[in-house]
Amino acid sequence: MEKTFLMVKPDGVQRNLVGKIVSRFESKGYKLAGAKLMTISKETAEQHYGEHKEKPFFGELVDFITSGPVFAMVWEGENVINTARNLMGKTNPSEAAPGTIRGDYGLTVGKNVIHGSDSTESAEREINLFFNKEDLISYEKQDSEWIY
Ligand code: 3AN
Repeated sequence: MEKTFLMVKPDGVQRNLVGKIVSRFESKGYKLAGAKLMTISKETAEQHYGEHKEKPFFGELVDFITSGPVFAMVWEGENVINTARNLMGKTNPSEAAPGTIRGDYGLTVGKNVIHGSDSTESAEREINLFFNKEDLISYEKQDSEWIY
């Protein structure tokens, strides 16, 4: 089953949005495979945002994501990578549709509350960067006829 890496960024943790964000993915019917509150080292942040290394905002990005605790999660379900991106909304909260996480809670393109993997390759890379294999739980839901 497809898995994605999602992370409530430091602004979301500071603003007490962890529960609301977890709730959106639970309500949708996805299955939580792992989660932890953690602080990210500069090295991990630089690896995580490696594709943005040349961008002018790279330093700002690394400083922000390492500025306080984040809530890292792995969610599972069919097509969860794309669907989670839709539930998150556009990168720039001012363009994100109301009803999406960034549309409802995001303020600026930097402080946009949540990160989500954008492809199967980045999902695999990011899950391995933040979680050990044994941290991820495989289990059946009793109502798995209806949800993941
Ligand atoms: P997404 O997180 O929606 O996949 P990306 O991959 O384009 O967006 O950008 C990664 C992160 O970089 C975004 N989550 C956002 O916080 C930050 N970012 C993107 N563009 C800018 C910008 N112009 N200024 C500051 N931060 C930015």
